[in-house]
Amino acid sequence: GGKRLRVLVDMDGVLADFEGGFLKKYRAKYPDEPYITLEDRRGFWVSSQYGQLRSDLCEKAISIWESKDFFIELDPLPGGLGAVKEMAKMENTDVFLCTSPIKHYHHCPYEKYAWVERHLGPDFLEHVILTTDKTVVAADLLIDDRPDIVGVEAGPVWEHVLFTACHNKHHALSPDQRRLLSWADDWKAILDSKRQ
Ligand code: BVP
Repeated sequence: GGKRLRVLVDMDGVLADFEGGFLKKYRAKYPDEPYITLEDRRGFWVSSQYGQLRSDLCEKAISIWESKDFFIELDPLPGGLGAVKEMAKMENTDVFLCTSPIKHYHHCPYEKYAWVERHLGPDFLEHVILTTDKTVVAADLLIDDRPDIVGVEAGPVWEHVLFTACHNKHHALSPDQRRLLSWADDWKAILDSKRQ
């Protein structure tokens, strides 16, 4: 093969268990408030669904991921770290972790780097891209659990492969869209389909 393949892998919901970490800490902090099981999650924004449940729960939800140690303590999702390590060692393959930090920047950006260092090692820090706009990043593939990835670039060059998460299980794909059901699914076949 000639050309190198460049893959962007999202962190929250793809490598790190944002939804599970959120629910565990929300229930610990607000044991008497209603909550949404992972089975009943719909839509990318946790805050929106909690706000629909009861308006004051929106800010209670936000308080969870704005807290210190939320992002660093997220558990890795099954198979994700192994897949990314293997991908990074493949011939003609460049892997970057592409993730959007929350606007409350006091802990999140630092903890995202610390999480990568802890779980993938210090050499992987050079593979982190923090951006609020993934459409301006050029790659062959973007593996991400957010169905609507938009930004200032109307025609991003990557193919977005939707990584299945509790909130997007029922999301209807457009005819040309593909899913990666989990890291046990055939991610190598998806990469190979993009190689020249
Ligand atoms: O840092 C994550 C969590 C945050 O948005 C970022 C999504 O990044 P990507 O996964 O797209 O890279 N986040 C924020 C809210 C509400 C904010 Br108000 C939310 O409901 N869900 C969520 O993931």
